[in-house]
Amino acid sequence: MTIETPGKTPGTPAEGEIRDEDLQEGGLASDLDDDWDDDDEDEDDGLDMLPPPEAPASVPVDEQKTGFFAVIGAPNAGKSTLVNRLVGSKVSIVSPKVQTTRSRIVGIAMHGPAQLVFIDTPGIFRPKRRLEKAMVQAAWSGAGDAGDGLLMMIDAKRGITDDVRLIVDGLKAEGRRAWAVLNKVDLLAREKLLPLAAEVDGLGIFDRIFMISAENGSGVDDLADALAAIARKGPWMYPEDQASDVPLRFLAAEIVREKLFLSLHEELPYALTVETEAWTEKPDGSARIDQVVYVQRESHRKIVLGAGGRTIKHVGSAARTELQQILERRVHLFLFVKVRESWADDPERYREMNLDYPR
Ligand SMILES: Nc1nc2c(ncn2[C@@H]2O[C@H](COP(=O)(O)OP(=O)(O)OP(=O)(O)O)[C@@H](O)[C@H]2O)c(=O)[nH]1
Ligand SMILES: [Mg+2]
Repeated sequence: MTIETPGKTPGTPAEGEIRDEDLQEGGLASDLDDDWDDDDEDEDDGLDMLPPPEAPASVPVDEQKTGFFAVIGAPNAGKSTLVNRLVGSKVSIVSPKVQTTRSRIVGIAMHGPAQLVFIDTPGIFRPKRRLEKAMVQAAWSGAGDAGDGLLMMIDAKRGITDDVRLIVDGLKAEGRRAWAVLNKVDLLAREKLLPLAAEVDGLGIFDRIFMISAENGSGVDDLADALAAIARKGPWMYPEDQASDVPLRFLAAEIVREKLFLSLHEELPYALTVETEAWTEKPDGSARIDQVVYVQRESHRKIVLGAGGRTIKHVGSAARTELQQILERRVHLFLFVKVRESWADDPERYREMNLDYPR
């Protein structure tokens, strides 16, 4: 076993500027735009992909390398934070709540001559509800598709929890090995790290153990170097200007779901789903995005809207600001909150979430 401790700590990138929006009062739907006009629109499907922050220098094909890695772990370990940091842009949403990621999301990182393809996965735990089963199934299937290695992320602050043991047992049953990535080391005193690493090593399936902070970047470059070193010689699998495999219309719905996760509490974030219904390109270069937030009860709808529509307006405003930064153009975001009691048992909703429907 090798234990890698973090070296230098790169700075956190500057936060994007948040503009105050002049919001209108709205009821059921939240139209967050003030000067929306409806002519000359072009229907578009929003199926374009997200480009990386800057195009990497081109590398001759015979020097190119590719690696496919899955990032698995218990809910909230920091998997999506790590994938975003490796990619250099936000491809997967993040929140302080468990079970934020619901489906597998591919993030593509360029690292010197290597294209590192990461499968971000939902957290693995003991699922009860149908949606939870679909999420955990997607996580294991993501783990199965990692041709070049498996990164098992462990929240160093929480240590070896029941969920961690559950995952380790699952890997052992399949005779699989992995690299352990102890995350959130910024929250832990240094002297507690080595005993934890020894304990993790004792689980018996890890070839290497890394210690990182996905949040502040500490140790992440060393991890990327190590992954690039084991990537296979061979041409890149994705165009070098592609950061993810998720269509923009899916990412747009995820961004809204993230803001809902941040604004709502208790069971509510788990009782809703967001879908992009329409994506329209405007001649002035802006995009109109229409989305539906499905909730399960009228009482939930009231909470999502908030008094005088305040909650949905806040969510829409935060989502629009971020979408404008990502898309680098003006966005008109229309959110509709609909009650659909049984959306979590509707196969069509699972297709929209890019999940298999568990019977
Ligand atoms: N202090 C600290 N917080 C972190 C670190 N990495 C992630 N977090 C926080 O941990 C929380 C969960 O991060 P996510 O990236 O959403 O975790 P995840 O493993 O993708 O979670 P699920 O998708 O729910 O399984 C967020 O609040 C992150 O900001 C870290 O290195 N240090
Ligand atoms: Mg996640």
